[in-house]
Amino acid sequence: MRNFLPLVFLLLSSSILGQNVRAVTVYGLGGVENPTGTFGSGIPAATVSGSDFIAAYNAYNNVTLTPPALPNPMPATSFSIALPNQAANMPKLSIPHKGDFFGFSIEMSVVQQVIGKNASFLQPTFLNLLATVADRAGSVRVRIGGNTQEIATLVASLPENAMIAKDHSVDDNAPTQTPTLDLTDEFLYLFANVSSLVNAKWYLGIPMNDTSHLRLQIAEHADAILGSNVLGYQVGNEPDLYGQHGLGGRPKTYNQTDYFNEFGTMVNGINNDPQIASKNKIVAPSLQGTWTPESLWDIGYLNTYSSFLDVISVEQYVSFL
Ligand SMILES: *[C@@H]1O[C@H](CO)[C@@H](O)[C@H](O)[C@H]1NC(C)=O
Ligand SMILES: *[C@@H]1O[C@H](CO)[C@@H](O)[C@H](O)[C@H]1NC(C)=O
Ligand SMILES: *[C@@H]1O[C@H](CO)[C@@H](O)[C@H](O)[C@H]1NC(C)=O
Ligand SMILES: *[C@@H]1O[C@H](CO)[C@@H](O)[C@H](O)[C@H]1NC(C)=O
Ligand SMILES: CC(=O)N[C@H]1CO[C@H](CO)[C@@H](O)[C@@H]1O
Repeated sequence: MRNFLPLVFLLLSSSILGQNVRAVTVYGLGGVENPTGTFGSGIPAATVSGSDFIAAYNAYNNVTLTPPALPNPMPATSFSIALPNQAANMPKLSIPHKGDFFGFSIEMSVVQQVIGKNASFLQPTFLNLLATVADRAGSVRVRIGGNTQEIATLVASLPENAMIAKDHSVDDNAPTQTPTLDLTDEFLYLFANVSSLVNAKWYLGIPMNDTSHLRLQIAEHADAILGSNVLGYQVGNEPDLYGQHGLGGRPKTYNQTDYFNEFGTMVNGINNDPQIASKNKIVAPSLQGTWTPESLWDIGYLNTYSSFLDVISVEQYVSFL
């Protein structure tokens, strides 16, 4: 089929770039000529060419396709399936999950390319995708975070009314020389506006690059702007790489105990912050495989912080090798 596509395109172009010749032959599999026809007079042939022509053709096309006949006999629309006895045969079956269990994760720095340039300029393609999932699953969950959440900074405003700016002037000890990410409240209104159109709920990453100067502004403002549309705050990202990456100037020897203590500082900070209403919406520890979750459980992480943790997170990357 691929062989025939350029042929179709050339034919369309040459017929249009020439004069008002508007006959079209569409080649199908094996060179079969599908109906050769002529466009009606609705197309302003002299003013369109190439790919514009295809767009114009589609826009003006008023052909109504006749649906094929339904199969006979019709397939059954109700039937029973015998499920195995869970307890007896599937001992490791998980607890029941809601329809919106699966969601999307979007790196904080590329939100504009995926979700929208700002709160009034949403990307319709992604909005449609969210709506498609939400229609079926009831709602759709999106996590905004990643390495860039660690260096994200909420600022009052940015030049040219921008929503996001990458600030290369700050030495933030981030891995892979990622520039500091400056965000305005518009970034949070973007999610609020999406949620006003489709039933989307958000997990937002907040930084843990520096526990001697807690930076909780994203959570403070998100609580006010997004309210219950924020499902949780992901405190820190991949702490098991903090030592290796030297994030926030941490030493190579950074271990589970160091993280346990720093996480406690974050939890206390959130707990003592009057601008954060939801104290127990924390998502952590977001390990990526360098430490096992059990190595944190063993030092009392879950017992100590369970009343603040809403979601226990791990990050798993698919290996294509
Ligand atoms: C479809 O478009 C052609 C060209 O503009 C026009 O002649 C024809 O009447 C239209 N048919 C219908 C069903 O609208
Ligand atoms: C949003 O982005 C659009 C497209 O760049 C721009 O025209 C508009 O001014 C922006 N709105 C705000 C409030 O920044
Ligand atoms: C944490 O990130 C902020 C924003 O990029 C930066 O200003 C700060 O210096 C960083 N803290 C440390 C300890 O690296
Ligand atoms: C982390 O390192 C410190 C200092 O060497 C040590 O006391 C602590 O036991 C270590 N923690 C773990 C979980 O290995
Ligand atoms: C429903 C909603 O949250 N609307 C917000 C959309 O974003 C603008 C800011 O650009 C806010 O002013 C609206 O409140």
